Amino acid sequence: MGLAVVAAALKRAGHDIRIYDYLVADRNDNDLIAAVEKYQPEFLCVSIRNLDDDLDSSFQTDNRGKFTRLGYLLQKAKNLVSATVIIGGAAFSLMPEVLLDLTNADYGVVGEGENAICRLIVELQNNKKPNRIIYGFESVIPGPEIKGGFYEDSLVRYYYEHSGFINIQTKRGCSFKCAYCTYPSLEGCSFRYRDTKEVIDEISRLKKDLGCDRFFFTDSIFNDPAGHYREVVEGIIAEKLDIQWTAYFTPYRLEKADILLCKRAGLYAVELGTDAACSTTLAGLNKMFNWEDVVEANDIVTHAGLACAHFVVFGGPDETYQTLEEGIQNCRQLQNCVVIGYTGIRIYYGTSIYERAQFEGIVDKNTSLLEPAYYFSPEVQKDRVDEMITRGWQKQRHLVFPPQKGKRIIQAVKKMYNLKGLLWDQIP
Ligand code: B12
Repeated sequence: MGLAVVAAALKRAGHDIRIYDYLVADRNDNDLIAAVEKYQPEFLCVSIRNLDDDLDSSFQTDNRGKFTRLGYLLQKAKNLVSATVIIGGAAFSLMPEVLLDLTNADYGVVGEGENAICRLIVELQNNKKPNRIIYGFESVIPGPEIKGGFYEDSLVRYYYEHSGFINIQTKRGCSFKCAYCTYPSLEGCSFRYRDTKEVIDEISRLKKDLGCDRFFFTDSIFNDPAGHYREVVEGIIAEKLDIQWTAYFTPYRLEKADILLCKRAGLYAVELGTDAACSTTLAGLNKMFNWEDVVEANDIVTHAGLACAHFVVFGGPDETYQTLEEGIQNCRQLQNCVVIGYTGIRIYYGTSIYERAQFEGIVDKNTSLLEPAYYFSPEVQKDRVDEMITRGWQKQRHLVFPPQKGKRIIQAVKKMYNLKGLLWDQIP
């Protein structure tokens, strides 16, 4: 989607563009090089989405090697057509200096890309010498001016067929201050709402022209506390779009009437950003709700007949063996939902957990966070945490731990029954 919105902005600015998706081409380097040679671009604009392919502390990855290899590939493409390489995307925005260094790209845009890339290209075409790193948030796009993506038919079809969803964004930013979270630094720390009519038209076009009727709203939080989402939902109902959709919800101030309204508009599953499993550790993450609110949100969602998943992380700030035991039991008592458990919190620059991890000696100012570093409360040890959750959750089909196990089951079921979509909603 990042690629699609940046491409749309370049198109609006009058550029001739081609979208090439390395994933759709099955990561085939020769195919990418051939595409560059055929199109002969002046600018190679590259969207890098993920630093890591997983977010659990059991996961090992060689990110340095991965981005160095990407750098070789980009240099090869660049040299072939003498293009300028500009990189952007969530992964780049989280660690711009190191990624610029490893990929050896000419320029990089941190954060919001649409205005920044258009301005950068004008400057380069006028032989100016811009800084190598440009900060998108120096000219934030007001919410109503945020446009949808340039959806190329073949790519929409590919993603729809493989994932069972097409993505839509109704707003950017997040005003919550959760200790671990990068979303405010990626999108800004207040909500910026898109024009509702534009969002509705975009959904309606995707449905009419490309036959998509399942959507994933990519907003950091769908149910923003100011309640703007109700306007979107009412628009879907009023226009009789007849779609199915899902999104991330916060348990904070979740009301039954709102969930029922969302259901009337086609909401069929809710991903709750529960994040921790008892009130003490929720407070440690600076969440705005406690465990009672989680139980209530779970009841509201499941009584409405919707599929419901909670994602919780153990071992975070203020975790002790006592809170761990309490959290394990709390999750066991959640009814009619799926809980996916992780251990350890991936540390990113600019988050309050990074400060805390330094204070507690888990990392220091010189620790590179490119290879994942995880926050673990000094009160607990990872092996024992893993063991306690495995034991405490055994024979509970709705409790999934370790997440890799859930992934394996889901992949097997997916293959067997050719399923698409969220997949956790297939866990009985
Ligand atoms: C929605 C979402 C999901 C959904 C996706 C739903 C779907 N159907 O696609 C789900 C739940 C499936 C998901 C899964 C995962 N996600 Co996720 N997800 C997000 C989220 C919240 C929004 C992404 C999005 O679509 N944004 C909307 C688009 C428009 O924004 P954008 O891509 O950032 O593009 C903007 C800029 O980056 C820039 N830009 C983008 N490309 C380019 C290119 C150029 C040249 C330029 C100049 C600018 C530019 O301009 C764009 C417009 O302003 C982000 C967090 C966030 N708030 O950004 C995390 C995020 C992208 N996810 C992340 C991760 C890690 C994952 C998982 C690996 C988690 C896991 N353990 O499984 C998986 C991987 C999925 C995959 N296939 O890659 C990380 C990636 C970075 C990292 N930490 O490695 C993020 C940033 C969250 C985080 N801080 O950890 N995710």
